[in-house]
Amino acid sequence: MSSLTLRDEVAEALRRGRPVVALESTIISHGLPRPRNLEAARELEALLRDAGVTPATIAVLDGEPRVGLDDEALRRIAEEDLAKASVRDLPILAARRGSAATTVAATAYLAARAGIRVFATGGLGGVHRGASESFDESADLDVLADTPIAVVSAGVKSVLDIGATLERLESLSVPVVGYRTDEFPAFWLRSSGHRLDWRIEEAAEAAEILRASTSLGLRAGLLVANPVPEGEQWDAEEHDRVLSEAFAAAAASGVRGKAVTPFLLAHIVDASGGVSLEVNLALARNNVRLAAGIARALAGTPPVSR
Ligand code: PSU
Ligand code: MN
Repeated sequence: MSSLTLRDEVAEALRRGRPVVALESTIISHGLPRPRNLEAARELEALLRDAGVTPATIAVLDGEPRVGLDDEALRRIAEEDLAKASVRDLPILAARRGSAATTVAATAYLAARAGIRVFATGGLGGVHRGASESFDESADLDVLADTPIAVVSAGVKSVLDIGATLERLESLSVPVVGYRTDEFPAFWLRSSGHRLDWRIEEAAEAAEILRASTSLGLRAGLLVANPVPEGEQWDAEEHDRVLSEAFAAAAASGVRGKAVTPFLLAHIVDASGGVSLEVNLALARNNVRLAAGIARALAGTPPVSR
């Protein structure tokens, strides 16, 4: 009932030691508007295939945690009104044969169980602003502390408290490296003003860190912070204006708990006239390309030139 179901091509690639990259489904079901979400889901998979990497989009369908989705399943994620599942929801969904899109936390957990070492997403969840009152901190952070997988992310969304998120990652002993940057990126923007201790220049270095982590007997993952490409980032003033609007709308609507992130994202897409969406897609593609390079390096196949 609740065992992992690997798509054939994913199982085959893992058996042969070929590169595989996991992709999350919450970004499809709750993070991007229809119909661009289905297009994006297909496009990100195609990018991986072009790089010689097997994609494994992850979700729970009819109680089954699925690692690698066929087009019919991708369509369900994009078109049905699915729940958003973190790790704690997995046993309940399995027992009740429910369906849900998986967050970074649940995706990383299932991917690692399947033997996948690299995962590309848009932005990691983190500590929400006002968390000292609300205690709202994404389980993404906690799961990364105990899940040996590299997560490639454009930092965390600037709707979060970025400084507090970095502090929590430190407390949880999750290593963070900037890819060709000294600064932690702020999702739609390249810069957050928060410096990082470590920087890498090549995908292969992330693969080396993962190997070293295993040799050291560490259980934590690795956060690879990959800024949105120059020229594709959002205008900083517009970004600040739209975000304060989104916060006001969230406060007025009284939205709470796991509905907060999807609410803010949807509001921001609307209020930006779709500009934030294009930036979101650009950074997701960029993360997928880097993840492909890391997975190839881990598998001993040379990274594709970027
Ligand atoms: N990044 C995006 N879009 C998203 C998310 C992240 O660009 O939709 C999702 C991820 O699935 C992440 C989740 O795991 O938001 C975090 O939600 P919460 O804050 O409720 O843990
Ligand atoms: Mn939360």
